[in-house]
Amino acid sequence: MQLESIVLRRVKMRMREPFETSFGREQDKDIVVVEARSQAGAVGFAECVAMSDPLYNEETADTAWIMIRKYFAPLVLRQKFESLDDVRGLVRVLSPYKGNRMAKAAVEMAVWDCWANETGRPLAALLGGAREEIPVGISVGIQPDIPALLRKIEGYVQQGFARVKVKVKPGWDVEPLAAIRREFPDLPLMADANSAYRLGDAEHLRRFDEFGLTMIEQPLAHDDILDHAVLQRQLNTAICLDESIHTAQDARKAIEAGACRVINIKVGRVGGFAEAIAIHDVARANGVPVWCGGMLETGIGRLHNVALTALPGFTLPGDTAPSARYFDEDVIHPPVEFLRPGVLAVEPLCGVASRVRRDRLDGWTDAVEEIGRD
Ligand code: OSB
Ligand code: MG
Repeated sequence: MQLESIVLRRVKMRMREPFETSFGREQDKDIVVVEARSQAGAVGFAECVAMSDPLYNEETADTAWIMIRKYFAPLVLRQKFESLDDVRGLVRVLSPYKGNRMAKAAVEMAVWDCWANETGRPLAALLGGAREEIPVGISVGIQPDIPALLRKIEGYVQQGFARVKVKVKPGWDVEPLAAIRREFPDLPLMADANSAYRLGDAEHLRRFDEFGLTMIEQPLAHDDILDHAVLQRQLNTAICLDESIHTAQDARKAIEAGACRVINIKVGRVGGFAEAIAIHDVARANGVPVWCGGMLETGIGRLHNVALTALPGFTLPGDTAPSARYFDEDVIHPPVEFLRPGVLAVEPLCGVASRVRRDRLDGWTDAVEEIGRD
């Protein structure tokens, strides 16, 4: 397979409700959608999960656009993909350029997606997944008050989500967790701090132990591994790392150091499918369960997350909720929906292009740039 062009679109979409974390609040999504077109006429799509502002990590939609246009698209357009190994090897081709993993991932994933389309093979199978159904949970943002939080959770429990994750931060943690536990004593529950605490808060974080959480996600700094290892020794609750894990090497170090007992894999954060699979493999070899995180994706990124979750090590419910949790109208049709409450089907999709509603995508696009082979 030889790519002929890469089309970048800047897409603006409003979510049904704002999503608030310890680092900020977002309702209007500003994303870069990458479309790869092959000489044979195959099409691949992918979504860049960098946010508008550098608050989750250092990337933004603006920086991703520039990095893709200037470095990653021209490099990928020069590659020849003769086998799946060439697609898998793209991560190494991109690796001389440092960081910018969300931007790289969008290009890498569009190539995988295009390869699935060109070869007529389901993406999940190409990635190494065999499961046909996956359990999913939901991530609940910070709410105005505890009654509002409990009402939201009540609704999600009724819809059948396999576990609930709540966002926490100093001043919004022990009280909401205690209130949830009073109303839902048996609910599989976890908390995500998005790096809002410091090691000096260990005493405070030990209070979380009484709530029987399945895990606490990224309590300490976004770039830390060692303090998490110190903290894990003081907690009964398992630590799950999100922000700190960018590569399979990071995963190995974190596991060896005892910094986590679970890993959240986000394809964007780690630079693409190949690195996500490598992290999955390291974790699995060490008996560490993983789950697929989310970045409030549109249906494009959502279908990719579902495909990845078909791999055997994704034994815990992920954050890949149905489309309707985020958008009134998704860019894909049909949208991602429950097969049964709390369960999604891994569909045998040969890339997501056939599901993309180009009319809707065009309607929400406010800039387009096509990069051809030079
Ligand atoms: O830390 O997992 C996170 C959303 C944006 C940025 C970071 C995170 C999240 C979520 C939402 O938790 C997951 C989702 O529903 O897509
Ligand atoms: Mg997280």
